[in-house]
Amino acid sequence: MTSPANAPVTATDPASPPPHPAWLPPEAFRAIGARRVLVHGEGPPVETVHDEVARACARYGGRVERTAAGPVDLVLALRDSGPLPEVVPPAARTAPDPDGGSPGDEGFLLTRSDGVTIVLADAPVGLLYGLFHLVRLGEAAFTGEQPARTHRPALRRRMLDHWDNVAVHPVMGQVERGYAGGSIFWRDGRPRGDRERLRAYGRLLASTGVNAISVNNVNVGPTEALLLTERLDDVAEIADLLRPYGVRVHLSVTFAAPVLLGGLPTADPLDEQVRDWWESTTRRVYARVPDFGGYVVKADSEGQPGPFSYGRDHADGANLLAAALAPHGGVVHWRAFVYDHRQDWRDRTTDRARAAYDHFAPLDGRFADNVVLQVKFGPVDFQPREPVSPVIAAMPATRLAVELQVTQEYTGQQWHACYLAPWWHEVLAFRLWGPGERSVADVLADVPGPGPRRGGDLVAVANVGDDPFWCGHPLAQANLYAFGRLAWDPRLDPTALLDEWIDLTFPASTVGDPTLVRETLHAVLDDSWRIYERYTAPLGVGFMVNPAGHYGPGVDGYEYSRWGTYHFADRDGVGVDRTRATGTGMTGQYPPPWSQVYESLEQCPDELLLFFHHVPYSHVLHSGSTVIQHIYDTHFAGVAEVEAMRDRWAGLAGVIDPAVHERVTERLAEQLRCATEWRDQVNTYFFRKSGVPDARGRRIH
Ligand code: GCW
Repeated sequence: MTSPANAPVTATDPASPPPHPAWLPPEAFRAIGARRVLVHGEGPPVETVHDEVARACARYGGRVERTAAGPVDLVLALRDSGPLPEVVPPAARTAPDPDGGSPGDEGFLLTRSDGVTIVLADAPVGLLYGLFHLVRLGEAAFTGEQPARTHRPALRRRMLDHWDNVAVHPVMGQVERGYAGGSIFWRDGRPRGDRERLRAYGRLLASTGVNAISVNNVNVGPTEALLLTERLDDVAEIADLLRPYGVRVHLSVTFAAPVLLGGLPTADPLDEQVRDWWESTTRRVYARVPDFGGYVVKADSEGQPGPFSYGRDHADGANLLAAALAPHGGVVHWRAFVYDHRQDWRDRTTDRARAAYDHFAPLDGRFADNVVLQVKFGPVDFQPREPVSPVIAAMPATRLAVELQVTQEYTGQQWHACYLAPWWHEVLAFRLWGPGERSVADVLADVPGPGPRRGGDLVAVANVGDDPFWCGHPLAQANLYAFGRLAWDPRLDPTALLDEWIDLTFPASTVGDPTLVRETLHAVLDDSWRIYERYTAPLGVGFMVNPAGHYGPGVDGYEYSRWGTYHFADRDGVGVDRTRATGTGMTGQYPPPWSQVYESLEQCPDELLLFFHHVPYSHVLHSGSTVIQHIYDTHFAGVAEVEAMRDRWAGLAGVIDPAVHERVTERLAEQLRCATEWRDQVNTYFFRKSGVPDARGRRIH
C-alpha cells in the first residue's frame, strides 16, 4: 500500500498521453454530434463552440455550418452578429427575454420550437455556456417544445485559486496543499508548456461555468514574484490558452513587490513612488494581457508581507493595488485570512477565530469599489465543520468573495472519498440573519434585502495536478465539477449535481450497468463528507490533524503550538469557550439570532457545540447522547461506513473503466486504514482523558 506521504508524484511531459476526459468524454457530446447544427457569430469562444460541435459531428454523423444551407436541428447564435439566420423561427427572434432580463455578458436564452433547439446569447462566452448546458441535457435538449428561458450565472466571478509554486518549495513542494501530483502550469521553476493539458483544463472549467483562475500560490516566493514583471510572458501564454474558454487569468502578487522587484526602499502604500510603481507595473501587465483579471493578495498573513509593516491598515494596502488596477477594469482579491500565527498557547485571551472579523469589520466602507475582500467560509481554516464566518454578515459596504477549498487539505487529501458539495451547499444556504432572511448565496448574488448589497464572488482553492485523473482520486473530480456549478447557481442541489456529474462522466452507453454505477456512486459519495466528519474531530472542535501534513490524526498535534487551534481537552471536558459570558466573546460577532443561539448551551447546534463551548463529557446533546458517548459512537460508525463504501465499490469491478476502478479501490483501502487510525486514536485519547467507558463495551485501546 502506498501511503500518501510517500506516494510517487506522477510526472507527465508535453508528449505524454492526454489526461482523463473527466466529465467531458466524447460520448457526452453524442446528442449534439448527431444533429444538423448552425453556429452563428464571431469571437474566440464562438470558435470554441464551433470546434466542439464539429468534433462531435465528425464522430456521431451530424454536420455543422456557419451559414444555414438547409434545415437544422440546433442553432447556436450570437444576437448582435448581424441578422439572425432564417432558420430561427419568428417566435424565437421576437420573443422578449423571459424574466425581463437579457442574457447579458455571460448568459444565454434557450428555447425549442418547430423541431429546432435554439440557443441565443449576447456575448460569445454565453454561447459557450449554452453549448455546455445542452451537453448536460443530452437528448432532452432535442425533445418536445420548450418555452424560452434565460440562464444567467448568479455570481459574477466564479474563480479557482491555484496554490501552485513556479519553483519547487523546499517544504510545500510544487503545489502547496496539492494532492494530485505536479502543477499543470509549472515545473521546477519553468512553465511546463503542456498546452494540450491547459486547453483541456479550460474546457472543463468552462463547462462548469468557472470564469477566472489565479495561476500561482498566495504565498509568493522570489521566483513567483517575477511573474508580475520579467516573467509576464509565462502568464500571457496561459491567458492565451484559456481565453477561448472564457477564463480570465489573475496573479497572486507579493505586497513587497516594489522593494523586491522595483528596487524601492519601501512598499508603504501611502508612498508616492510605491503608487507609481504599481501603476506602471500594472499598465505593463495590461499591455501584455488586455483581459487580465487582477491581483490576489495574502498580506500580513502567515509571514507574508503587508501594510502592517508600515503602520498602515488593510484598506490602505488593498486600495493601493485597486487604484493601479481600476483604469484597466481589474480587481484585487484581498484575503481576510489575517491572524496571529505566533500566538502563545498559554494566552487564553487570543482567539484565532475572532481575528478576521476584528481586523476587517472596522474597515467596512473604506475599500475601493474594485476590492473584493476574500473571506474563508469559516472563521478558522477550511475545516470539515465550522460555523460560517461572521465577516460575511459584517461588511455591508464591501464586496466579498467567499473562499472554499476544493483541494482536500483537511478533508482526506484526495485519498479519502469526500464529496464536498453538501457542505458547500450548507454554507451557501446559511441564513446569516436567521430563518427567512438572506443566505450567504443571496449576499454574493446581491439578492435584495437587509445587510450587504455589493454582490460578490465564489472562489475555491483548486484540486488539480498533473495526475492522469487530474485529482489523484478520480471521484474528487466531482468536487471540482460541483464547485463550478454551485458558483453558477448556488441553489443547485448537491445530489442532483452528483447525478449530472455521473451522467457525463459515466455515460450509460459506456458502462456495463448504468443503474448499478449510479447507485454505487451515490452510496459512496452522498454522505461521504458526514462520514469523514464522524471519524475525525468531533462536534466542530476542528483540527486534531497531524501537523506534519494535515493528514491523519494528531489529537494533541496542535494543542501546545503557536497556531491558535486548540481543543482544551482535560479530564473533565473538551471544547473552546467562545461565549461572551465566560469565553473569548466570539459569539458576539454574529448578528442575532445566531449571537444568542451560539451563546446558549441549550440552543447551540450539536455539530458546533465544541466550537463554541467547553463542556463536560457528560453533557447531553440534543441527540440524547452524552458528548463522550457521541465521540465513541460516531467514530465506530464512521469506520463501519467506510468499510461499506469499500464493499459497495468492489461491486463495480468489470463494470466501469478498470483504471478508474483500480485507482479508487486503492484509495478506499487507504481511507479505511486512515479512518481506523482516526477512530482508535480519538477514542483512546478521550477514554484515557475521561475514564468513561464505552456504554456498548466496544474495544478501546
Ligand atoms: O490552511 C492554510 C494552509 C496553508 C495556506 C493557508 C492560506 C497557502 O495550511 O498552506 O497557505 O491556509 O489559506 O493562506
